[in-house]
Amino acid sequence: MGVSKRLKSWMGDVRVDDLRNRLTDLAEQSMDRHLRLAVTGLSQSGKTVFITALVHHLLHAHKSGSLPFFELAANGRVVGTRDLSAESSSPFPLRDAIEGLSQPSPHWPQSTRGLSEVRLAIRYRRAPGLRRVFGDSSTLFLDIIDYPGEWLLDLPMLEQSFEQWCESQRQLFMKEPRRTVAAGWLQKLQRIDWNSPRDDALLQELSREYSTLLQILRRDPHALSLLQPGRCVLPGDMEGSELLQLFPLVLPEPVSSEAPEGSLRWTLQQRYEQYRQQVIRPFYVRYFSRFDRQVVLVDCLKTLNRGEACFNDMKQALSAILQSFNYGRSGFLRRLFSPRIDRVLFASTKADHVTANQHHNLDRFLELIVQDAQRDMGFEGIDTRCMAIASVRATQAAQAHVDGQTLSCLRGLRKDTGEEVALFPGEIPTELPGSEDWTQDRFRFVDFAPHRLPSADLKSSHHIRLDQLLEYMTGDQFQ
Ligand SMILES: Nc1nc2c(ncn2[C@@H]2O[C@H](COP(=O)(O)OP(=O)(O)OP(=O)(O)O)[C@@H](O)[C@H]2O)c(=O)[nH]1
Ligand SMILES: [Mg+2]
Repeated sequence: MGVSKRLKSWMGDVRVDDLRNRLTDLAEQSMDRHLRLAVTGLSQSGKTVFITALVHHLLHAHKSGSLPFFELAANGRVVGTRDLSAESSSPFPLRDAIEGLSQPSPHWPQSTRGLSEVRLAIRYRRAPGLRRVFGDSSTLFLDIIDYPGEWLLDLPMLEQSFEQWCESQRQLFMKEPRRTVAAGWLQKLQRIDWNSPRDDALLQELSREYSTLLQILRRDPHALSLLQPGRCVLPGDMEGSELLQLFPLVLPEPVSSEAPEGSLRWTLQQRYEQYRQQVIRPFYVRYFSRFDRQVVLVDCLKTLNRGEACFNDMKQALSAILQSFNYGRSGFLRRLFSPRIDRVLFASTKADHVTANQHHNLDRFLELIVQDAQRDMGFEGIDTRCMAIASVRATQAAQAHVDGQTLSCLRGLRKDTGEEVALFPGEIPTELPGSEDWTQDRFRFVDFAPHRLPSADLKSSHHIRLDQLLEYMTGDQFQ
């Protein structure tokens, strides 16, 4: 609420003897801060679990002691946190997710498909030195926005013509597994005369088949990430929209830009332009330009499990996504808005899938994956860090004695069978794997079912480093 609005609402019944107090309150509130923290990552990277756990711990931060490295909470300065998400037009499914995780037999939340947000008001006592000048307490309004990383994958399309986009897709579809999975669709495209007049039924059929293809490539066993257009993969509120009847013209030879007006090819060119102007651009103007800080979640373990093609594809997708933070290279973004994001945290999720002595390797491994983007962001003045985290810890440390040696192990319930297991999950490589390193079954990190996250009495053992992440992302805001 703006200061003038607050002032108006307080003009009603002002008694002289408390005028001074009210003015102090007003001065305090006018200094309330607002932080928009965006959270993204490719599908199943752990966004929903992360936001749920983070908010749950914050809502209990005034009494729980579960965030020892989040200084505000550790120093007992949190007065209370209120959930104001009902004010949002697309509220995050917080209650369902917390309920699911806090049941006697807890379960992970459902997959989510669009943009949603949590709005919190964190009331806190100021640091002692500031109290005399600014008053005792203040409020940080924290918006946490969850959006699919797949939408950021579209950014490069803003700087590509339709022909350039088709060419980049042609390069991708020449390689496995895309080549085999898409063989039938690619042959169909070849048989069509693209200079013939527009045929909406045909374009609709081909775009439907293309969307199905994207879904197949996205699922196991391929689990690819670099799939465009992002909204054809995750339409969000655009489900069924005509704007999504779009696909690249992938032919044996590069396509030329000259298309007879009214032809099939010309129609696709027009749709591509509409998609850029009416889908990609508005996302950056309406949402992205208003983010202050960004968390990018990456599930390194899943992609290691699935092998070379999946891992390399994820790396390529991530670097396309991270172009969105490279304002210098993307002249488009600078023309649209003045850059605001000043801090980006890359979090390697599900760190509870490996033993504690591997957490450092997991930090380092993610650093290797994003090192080029980190360097570019540093140049832009954006502060970055990599951190391995677990939002909801699903395993316990255990030890096994084999041939006189003590091995660090994990104990937990397998996500697929529910069976209790104790296992040695393996090590995180200290270098990016080269082609020779992808021996069969080298990486077999297991997915676990969640431990119950209690609805009160939260402990630091319920997560790994959520408090350090909070400190890094918000600590400087509580003055
Ligand atoms: N052990 C463990 N598993 C996790 C953790 N966070 C997420 N997972 C696993 O990852 C899966 C996906 O987590 P979500 O939070 O739903 O991921 P998402 O990025 O929101 O996924 P989409 O909404 O489908 O894009 C969960 O079902 C869990 O199996 C964690 O902290 N620890
Ligand atoms: Mg989700």
